[in-house]
This record gives sequence, C-alpha cells and structure tokens, in this order.
Amino acid sequence: MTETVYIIDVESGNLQSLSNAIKHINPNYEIKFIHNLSEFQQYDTQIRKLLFPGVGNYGHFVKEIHNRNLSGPIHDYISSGRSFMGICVGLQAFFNRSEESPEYKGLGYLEMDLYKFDNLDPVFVENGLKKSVPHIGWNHVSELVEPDGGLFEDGVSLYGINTINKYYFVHSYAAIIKNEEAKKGLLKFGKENGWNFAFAKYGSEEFLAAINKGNFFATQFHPEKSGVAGLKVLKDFLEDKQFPVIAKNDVQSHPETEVTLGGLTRRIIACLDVRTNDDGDLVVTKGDQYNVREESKEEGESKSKVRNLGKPVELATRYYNQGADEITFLNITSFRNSPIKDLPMLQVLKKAAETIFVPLTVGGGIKDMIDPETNQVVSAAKIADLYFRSGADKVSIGSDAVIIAENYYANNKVKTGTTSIETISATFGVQAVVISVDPKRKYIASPSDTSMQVIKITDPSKYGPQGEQYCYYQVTSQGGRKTHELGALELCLACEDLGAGEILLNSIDHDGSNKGYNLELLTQIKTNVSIPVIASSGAGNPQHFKEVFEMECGIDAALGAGLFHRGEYSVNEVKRYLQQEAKMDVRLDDNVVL
Ligand code: 1PR
Repeated sequence: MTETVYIIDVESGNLQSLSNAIKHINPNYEIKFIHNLSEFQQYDTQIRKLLFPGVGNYGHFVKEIHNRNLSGPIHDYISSGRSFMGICVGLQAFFNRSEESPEYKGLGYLEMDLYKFDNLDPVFVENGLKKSVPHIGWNHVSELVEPDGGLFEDGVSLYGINTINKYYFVHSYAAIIKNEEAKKGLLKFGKENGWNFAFAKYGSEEFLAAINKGNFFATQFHPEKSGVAGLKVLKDFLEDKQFPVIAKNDVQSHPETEVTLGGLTRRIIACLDVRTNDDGDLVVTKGDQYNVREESKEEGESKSKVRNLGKPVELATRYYNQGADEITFLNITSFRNSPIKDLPMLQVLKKAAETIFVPLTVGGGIKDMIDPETNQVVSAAKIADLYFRSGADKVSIGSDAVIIAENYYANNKVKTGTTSIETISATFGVQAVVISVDPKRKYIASPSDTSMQVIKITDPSKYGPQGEQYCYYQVTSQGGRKTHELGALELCLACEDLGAGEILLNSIDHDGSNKGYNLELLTQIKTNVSIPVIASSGAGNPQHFKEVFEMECGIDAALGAGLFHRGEYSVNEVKRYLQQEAKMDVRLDDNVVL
C-alpha cells in the first residue's frame, strides 16, 4: 500500500538524500514537497507524516519559515496529534533563538537558546589543543531521559535511537546545556510537559541530540546520513514505533576502544577523482603527484591514456558498503567550462545519493562561471545549490579559494561578502563549504626570504637540495598546474576567516606515493586553524591512518584514494585495523540490519 510522506522544503540543503532514504526504507512511500502556505493548505487534511529538514544558517531558515507563513500551519499540524519530525536546523527552529542570528525568533517550543560550540573547551585546552568547530562527524547519544528524569529502561530506544550506535552530526550551534542548573531546569520543564530528551556530548559540552513529546520528534543529527543506524531511526518514525525495544541486530559492535576527546569516531573518507577519459567516459582516475596519465601500448605504439580505475557511482557504492564515513567526488578537470545543465557531477551525485546514506562532498569548478551556452554569469552559490539539490552535503572549493585568498590579502583582509566562500556559507552554512588545498613543498634558505610562515626542518636528511633548513608549502590551483605566491597556511587562515567550515589538505609531494601522510604540513595547518582538517595524500596502508590519527595536533579525518581504488585495502580493513590494533573508535555498522 502506498503512503505519502510530506517534506517541507524551504530551500535549505540536501532534500534529495532525505527523500531517497525514505524510498530506500520502503519504495511504496510517495514523497511530496511543501514549499509554501497554499501547498500546505492544499494537502493539510491528507498529511499524516510530515518531515521538516534543514541545514545551514539558522536565521536564513527561520526567516524562510516566517516569510512563507508556515509557522502557524506547522503549529496547528503538530497540535492535531499527527506525526512530525524535524532534522538538524529543523530541530533548532523549535527553540527560542540562536546566537547565530539573534535577530530571528524561533518557534519557542522549548525555552532555550542555541549557542556556538566553544573552541576553547577545557578538555581540549588541557591537552594543548583546540576543539574543532563545526562539530562534524559520528558521535553517540550519551543519555536517553524520560519525562520523570529517569533514564530509558535498558534495551528501549527512542524511535530506534540508542546509546551505542553512532550518528552523523554537522553543526556549529546547538542547544547546549550551560551548567548543572540549566540541566535541572530543563529536566523540570520536561517533567511538567512530558518531554523525552536524548543528550550527547561534544568534548565537555552537553547538548540536546533529539527531543520528543508525543507525536513531535526532532533530531540534531542527520538520520538520512547516518548509515543503516540512521535509516533505522527514520524507519521507526515512519512506522510510528516511538519506543521500540532494541534487538541485537540494531546495534553496532564496539569492543573496548578509546574515548576520543570530543567523542567523535575516527572518520575515514574515500575520495574519487573523476574526469572524462580519452573515450569520453566519466571515470575514476588517480594520479601520482597529480599526473593521471599512464603509458600504454596500442598496436605497437606507445600512448598516454587517462588511468581508468572504475565507474564513479559503482566505486562510491562499494566504499559506502565497506563502511566509508563519507565519500568525496572531485571533478579534476572542471577548469574546462561546461554548460550548466551538463555539469557531469550532477548525474553522478543523483545516482550515488540513491543508495549511499553517508555525507557526499563534491568539488571541482565551484566558482562564479559563464555558461558557454547562454553566455550568462552563473554564481558559485547557484552551482552549489544545483549540487546540493542533486544529493551533495558539502561542496569543496579549490582554485577559486586561492584567488579569493590572494584578493583578501591584497585588500588588507577586508571581506567583500561576494566571494563563493562567503555566499555559499551565508546561505547553506559554514559546514557546507570545504576548502581543498593543493600545496607543494618549497625550500627556503632563510625565513627572511619569504613573507609566508615557514617550517624549520629538524631532520637533516630532509633538508632541501641546497641544504635549505626551512620550507613552506606553496599553494597551486588548477590541479597543480599553476603555482601561487601564497602559503598553504595563509590560504587556510584566509578561508577560515571568510567562512569555510573544513579543510581538505592534500599534499602534492605525497599524492599517490603510498608513503604515508605529510605530517609536517598537517601539523602546521591543524595547529593554526579551528575548523576541522582532513588529512589527504599518501595513505598506502592501515598503519598510515593510525599514524595520522595519533598525531598530537588531533587530525579530524583521514582520506584515502589509491589504496582503495587499487583494491589493496578495503575501507573496512582499515577500520578493523584501527579498532583492533590501535583500539581506536571507529563506526562499524556492518551488523546493523534495517
Ligand atoms: O580547483 O575547485 O576546480 O577543484 C579541483 C579539485 O580537483 C581540487 O580539489 C584538486 O585537489 C583536485 N585535482 C585536480 N587535479 C587533480 C589531479 O590529481 N590531477 N586531484 C586533482 C587531487 C587529491 C586527492 C587525492 C589524494 C589522495 N587529488 O583527491 O585523492 O591526494 O590520494 P592517495 O590516497 O592515492 O595518495 P577546483
């Protein structure tokens, strides 16, 4: 029997993935989107299941709800006792207001404000570190609390949410419980009004991960991006199973492992460099220091061909099934302009998002561009929007970030508000903007030879060819083709200030080398920025992942490409190694059954 599920669409983020997740749970569900008051009124009497997803900027989201006159109908709908589920900013909207945009009033179901996570969390500071904000990655729920203040009975869940599985969070602001008094006040309110609460912790900061009262349910994490464990939450909501008992197969296996400072698991990302090969097919390729061509013999003649390692969607699906925590697609020849309707990654994303329920990042060509077909300028935000609508959760900006940073320094760090980084993060949130950095080591005889911050090389065997004892990492654009008078650190600092939410830090010197990550470069960047840093380039075996996660600077995620594509190791093998040999906390939901 078909049932229709309604999703409120106020043009905020990746709704495609949510609707794909619902269809994946049961193909008989039909999805209808509601964009405005008249559509709400048209369907109102038929709606039995209403979802309210949101990502990005709180103010933008709340403003859209009010502008579309949706707050009244949403309130009436919830009061009528029909099932409602908010996700991420769709949870946040029900609080009073957010520090993110204090001028916009929320829907005020809970008398609490939202605050930004603190970089200077004492748990991190005591260890000489800063806490990365946004909170990005897989975390668990620490407590499930009933209205009477007691914990949920062992084995009972809240719409499938339990305290063992890991869920995908991506946010800078949260309903943070500021102190013991605030928690007591919240629990008193819960008791008087019948609320169930799920608490989670990021470092020492405790926040609400989910809230529920009767037919009203909302999660801060993204169930549609939390693998099978997340799909179960969505399924239980759709099937009205408010307090299902947890079966053995509903939980992930977590033997004795570490507890990380922030509570997040060690995040493993599989990256696919995608381009059109000489036969016109879109393929996954992989270079060695960015050279993706290999010599092959054809009819006795030697030819240079683009290395073909497989089909993008097929490989991405394989890595998802192996347990990848995120998938990144990079369109490595995007500097060639293509008509907007033909952006090759759109199709890849649409297909991938049908079966992959972890975050998807897409990079390559995110900038203001001229559509060669229409000669019209298409803004970077518009291109990002197309990708989000096709299933992407984040966009990664490479070459354009370099130009933006050069202009930023040339203009005494004045923010124009018009760059791709600023416009995309203002609408979709900082967590949606990743900066992909392609640096190359440059040796320097003396720090006074450059205005960039240099690294002193301590190991004499690593001195430069002329005995240079200093270096900095010089950034490149257009896939390493163009070198700029700018350091990787200076680039990252500029982009962080402009509103980037994460850094994908490649290293041309290590790319495809299988010799391990560039620890020197990673340390320099990670110790100077406050946003998450993803280590990339050089992973050749599971030990390299262990090594990078053991670094004192606290790397947030590690990305691998070649070792997965060549079939040397699966993502699962890397994770099992980290769990069993290094006692590291990783997400493994291969025994959770939908
Ligand atoms: O500049 O915004 O159009 O984005 C283009 C994107 O494409 C950038 O993110 C840039 O890094 C990437 N790119 C461009 N050319 C290449 C190339 O290889 N010829 N790939 C390229 C960069 C880096 C990682 C790689 C890791 C790990 N690839 O994606 O997967 O280095 O590899 P490994 O584990 O095998 O060592 P824009």
